[in-house]
Amino acid sequence: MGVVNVTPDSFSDGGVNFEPSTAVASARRMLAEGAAIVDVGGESTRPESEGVSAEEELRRVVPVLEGLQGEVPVSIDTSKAAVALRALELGAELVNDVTALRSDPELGGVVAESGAYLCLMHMQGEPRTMQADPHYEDVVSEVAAFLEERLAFAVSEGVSEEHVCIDPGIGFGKTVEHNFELIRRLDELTALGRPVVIGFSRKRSLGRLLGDPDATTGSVAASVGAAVAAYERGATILRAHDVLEHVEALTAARAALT
Ligand code: HH2
Repeated sequence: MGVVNVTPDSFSDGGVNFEPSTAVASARRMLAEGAAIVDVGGESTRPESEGVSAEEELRRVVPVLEGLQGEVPVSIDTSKAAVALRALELGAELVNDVTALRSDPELGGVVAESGAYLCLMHMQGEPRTMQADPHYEDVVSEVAAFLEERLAFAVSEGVSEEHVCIDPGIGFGKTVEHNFELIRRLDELTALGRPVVIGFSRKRSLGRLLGDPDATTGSVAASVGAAVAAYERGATILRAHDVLEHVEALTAARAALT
């Protein structure tokens, strides 16, 4: 899953794809590099971010979706029903909700009605404060229980279980150790029976692991290493900004492992 953030302030690619024509070109390039789907988002959820209105999100993503229609499989990274609805009308196939249907009561119905795919992600707290003091008794069992409950909720809203993928939310209310423990014990999430999405790409935990306590991003090499480890532990979808590097590494890993 390639990442195209149509935002001025995303943590690693803010501003890069803010121009619709640049975002469309990036998405097309990612498809050519081997991405199966491109995740288009109009709101940053980086630590400390404040969020934007549905109108602003639509202003950002609609021109990009119009530019891509029919050419590139698209996932819409949004928590808002109004944005998802418009994106689905413009051909998006998957709704990626980092709040797992907790922020907009209309979103489950919109996804169910459209027959689209849905990604449910775990987050402790909210972006503005989530990295202040993440705390768990056992991060993996708590994330697994949350995702199981959210999966049941999505199904109760009419979303087909076969259309749901789950994501532990790397970096969303988690310390460096929490993030790596989730990868180490990924089998406890794959046991829920749905495809697992991992988005470790460029996240600050990678920079902090490598010795910079104030890092706000991680390197491409560290991202690829984490993605390959997640793949080896059973992840199905790897969300990545640097698609070519991930596709090459994952192709080699798959040849070695299967
Ligand atoms: N991470 C980000 C955004 N959306 N969705 C899923 N399912 N999983 C993730 O790990 C995930 C996500 C944050 O990364 P990015 O989109 O690059 O940054 P920002 O939120 O600052 O736009």
